[in-house]
Amino acid sequence: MSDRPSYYITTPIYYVNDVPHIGHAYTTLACDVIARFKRLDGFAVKFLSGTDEHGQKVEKSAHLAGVDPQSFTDRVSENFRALTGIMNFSTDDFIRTTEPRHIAACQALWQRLMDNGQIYLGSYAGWYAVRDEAFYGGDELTEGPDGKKVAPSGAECEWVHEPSYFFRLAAWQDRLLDLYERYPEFIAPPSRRNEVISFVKSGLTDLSISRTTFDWGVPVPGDDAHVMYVWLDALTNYITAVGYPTTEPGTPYAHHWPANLHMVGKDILRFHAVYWPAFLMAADLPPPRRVFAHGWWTIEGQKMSKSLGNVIAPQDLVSTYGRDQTRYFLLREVPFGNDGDFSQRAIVHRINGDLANDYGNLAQRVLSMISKNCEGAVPAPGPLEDADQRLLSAVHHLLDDVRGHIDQQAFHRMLDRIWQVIGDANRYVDEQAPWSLSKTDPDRMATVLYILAETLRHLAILTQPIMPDASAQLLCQLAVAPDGRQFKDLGPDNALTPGTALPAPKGVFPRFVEHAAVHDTGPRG
Ligand code: ME8
Repeated sequence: MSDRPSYYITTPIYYVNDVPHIGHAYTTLACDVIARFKRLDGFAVKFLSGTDEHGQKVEKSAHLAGVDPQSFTDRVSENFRALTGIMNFSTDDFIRTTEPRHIAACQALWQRLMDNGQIYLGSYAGWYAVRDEAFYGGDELTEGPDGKKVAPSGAECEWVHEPSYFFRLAAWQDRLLDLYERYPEFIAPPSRRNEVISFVKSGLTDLSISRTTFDWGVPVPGDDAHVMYVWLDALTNYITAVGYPTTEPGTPYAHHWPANLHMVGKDILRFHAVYWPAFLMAADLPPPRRVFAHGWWTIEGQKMSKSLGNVIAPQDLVSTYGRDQTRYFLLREVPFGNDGDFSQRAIVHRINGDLANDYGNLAQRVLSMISKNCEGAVPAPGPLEDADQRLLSAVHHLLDDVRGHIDQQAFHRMLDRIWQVIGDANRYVDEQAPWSLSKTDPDRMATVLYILAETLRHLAILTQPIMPDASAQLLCQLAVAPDGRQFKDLGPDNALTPGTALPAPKGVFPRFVEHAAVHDTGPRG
């Protein structure tokens, strides 16, 4: 086991009835950026994603596709695994809930809850929405145009009456409120935390945690007539992946649990911030440290849906705009936590503005001036002036600020902060005008270009989590060795060595030219 501190981060496990779209890519991307950041910052990271394969919803989709649920999930799960390559995700483990390791973990957790007196047998009569795999109280429902009952999420509900095991959720109300109180960072952002607190304060009822009317699920230990409720099964994935029920010192569980962060969409916060910590505490296991619920993407102002035909596949964005560009846009455009709207105009604006004009142009100007005027090698700096010290100091302080923003999952702030320094550096180029210095004062020009090259080195190291490919290209162009790209290499101790030969510069952020778009129909119209 590594002696570095652990950082364990998870995505939701996605239902395999859907094809992956930008909503799914967004959640995993946010986790990927944090995972990459924490690895560069010296942590032993475990980054988990996967697929949620049991339950009535997946079983129905398999029947519609005319195949048995296992073959269906084997096939469709691969679409989610493929996202890893498409989006350049650095996932360490991809869990499928149909794996034997997971079934064993679910049954062990169930047994523990049973032994602790947290489960009893009863019968459930109430409303169930298969789309959400969730139970609803009658007072939460409205009537649809066809007279059917509809949940607040828009999902159609059906009346269910069957024998069921229950989890004693109501008994956990006070201890949940105490958890939220003692660990104010447990639920983020704060507006969502308040929603959860009012929900729990309004009173919890015991939760039905087994079903008998279908069998695509984990069998309840000792009672084959029941399969576990898919959310109990699904949430357990987070401990399966660290080896539960093996929990002794020295095991992956002991190293990584409790997870540092469960990243989820706002639609599934209740399951993660209410049910999951209650299950864990009831099994004498510690709850995760934090659950962050991010917002929802719409497309050109509309909800993404198959019937509207506006579902955006990550593959299409990547092939149209580029992988790093897509990654940058998704995390820059919308304050993380808020809802956001995808529009072609907005992504093109970001690519041509922030990436091509600001970051790309800075890199291109500096690297090509060094190539032309310094014989293609890192120039040797002379005495530093105030302006040089100011820029260097801003650059040396970036990591602390950026780390603070990442720890709050404030990607937009992190990028804003980095772009402030890019702006400072571009202004410094304009003020110092190294192109004139090449004739009047070559020594001063060498100093200015050196400061700029060091600035670029810092920027490229810090943008690796967001834009791994482009940052690596920039670091290669600065001849920074792959083992010199960690955050410990930031600062003056590992500064560029004058005289190091640099490869020929090459632009890394091309402008997006409209006719290059491969999709001129479809979602963006
Ligand atoms: O809920 N905008 O799986 P799921 C942003 N299996 N994010 C979106 C989105 C959108 N328009 N659409 C989906 C499940 N998402 C359960 C989870 S975890 C133990 C079990 C993202 O396939 C967002 O993260 O319906 C949301 O929470 C998740 O996909 C839902 O994925």
